[in-house]
Amino acid sequence: MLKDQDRIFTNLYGMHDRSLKGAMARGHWDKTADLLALGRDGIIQIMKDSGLRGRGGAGFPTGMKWSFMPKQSDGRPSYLVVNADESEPATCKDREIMRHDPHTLIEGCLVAGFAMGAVAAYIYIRGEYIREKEALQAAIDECYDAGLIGKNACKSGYDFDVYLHHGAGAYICGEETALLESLEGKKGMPRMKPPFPAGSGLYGCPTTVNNVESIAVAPTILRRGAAWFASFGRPNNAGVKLFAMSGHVNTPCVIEETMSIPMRELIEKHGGGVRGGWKNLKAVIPGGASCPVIPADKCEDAIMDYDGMRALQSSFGTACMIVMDQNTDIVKAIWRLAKFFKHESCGQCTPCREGTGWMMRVMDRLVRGEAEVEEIDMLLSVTKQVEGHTICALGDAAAWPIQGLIRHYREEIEDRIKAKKTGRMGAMAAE
Ligand code: L3W
Ligand code: SF4
Repeated sequence: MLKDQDRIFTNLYGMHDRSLKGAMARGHWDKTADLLALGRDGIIQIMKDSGLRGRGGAGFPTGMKWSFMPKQSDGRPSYLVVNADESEPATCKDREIMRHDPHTLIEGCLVAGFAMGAVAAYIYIRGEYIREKEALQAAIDECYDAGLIGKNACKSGYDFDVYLHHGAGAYICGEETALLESLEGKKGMPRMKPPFPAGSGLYGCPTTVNNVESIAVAPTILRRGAAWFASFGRPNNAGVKLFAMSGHVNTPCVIEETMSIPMRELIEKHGGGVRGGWKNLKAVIPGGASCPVIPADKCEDAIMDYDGMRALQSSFGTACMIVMDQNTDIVKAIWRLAKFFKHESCGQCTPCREGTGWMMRVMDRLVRGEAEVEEIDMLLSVTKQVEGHTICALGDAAAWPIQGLIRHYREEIEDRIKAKKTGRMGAMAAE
């Protein structure tokens, strides 16, 4: 279990003094100019050595991403964009940072922006995050007043602005290129990649888009060193991380822990255990709605990191788990996600626009037990036609939960169809 002195987001744990004074008392903004004095290459090397991987879901190495930004300006400004559009179902970890520890994010923007030669950071915050927006804006204002950002930030000679942009509630704007479109004042529709944002991002300029947590941990990594951060977790899965638990646990929470912690330990130590005890567990969705469900027998030894989740044909995602006990109607739970993705598809590419509708309509019938057993394979084949054939990852995100359902709970779907045919099905899934 992570020791208190190794936590980065100490203010999450009941202290709640999010002012600049409180942040400084916890060691943030301490000689930040010395961190900038490490130089662009020095900072990027430390980030690479730390093993930090993007905390938004894809796990792309953060230091490597920063290194893609041009070293020499061709006349275009460079930008840092922080993805604070946290909209993945069950994911609420960045909200905690912005609500209770906003200065970690702003200081992170300064060091990350400096490392990539950016003139400004744009923080794109989810439309529903009103309190978080207020907390962040108050912290940004404090930083300008104290000379920590703006002209000659922290007396380093470097000029750096931070802007907060409030989204309007579209899930797709959490996809990095849709976010950039939205920030430019257009409809939030994903762009084709390549070009990646580092080559052509905001207003066609070099841009790095990073998750809130990835940026907020950077100053502490620079202060304590790459080796400190890399000492947690296992190779390829380094560091400390915010995890969340919701659903059928006794105490839903957001908690900072070491990477590679066993899932059971996480749930029992921090989530107060599964409602009704571990034996009552049915399944876990490990890191956001797009991650395929993991059945209880595989959760016992599951390791919460990128490789651990991949080994179970799922993904680590945002590490915000949905825990489901034996009472859960798993077909209905995945049907609800299918409805969500259908609703959130931006509609610009055919496999996603049509495929999410197809998947939802078949799931509609499966949940009522009205489909034929052969349709299970037909549904699986639709998911394969969507997966990997779309402009952005929303198509994959819609396909994967259904694939997980069929992989692990085919029998339960078939029983439901049989029950309906024989008139044994109750009101449970009829609505
Ligand atoms: C330059 C290359 N840059 C990749 C960059 C790319 C991006 C990052 C990762 O999806 C996933 C999705 C959700 N040159 C590059 C390059 N990059 N190759 O690296 O890229 P990618 O395409 O692997 O992923 P993505 O499009 O960022 C994110 C999953 O996360 N997810 C989402 C959770 C949602 C939230 C939220 O609400 N906050 O996090 C959960 O699992 O399904 O698969 O920056 O530009 N050659
Ligand atoms: Fe839009 Fe879906 Fe295509 Fe993404 S995959 S661009 S959400 S239609």
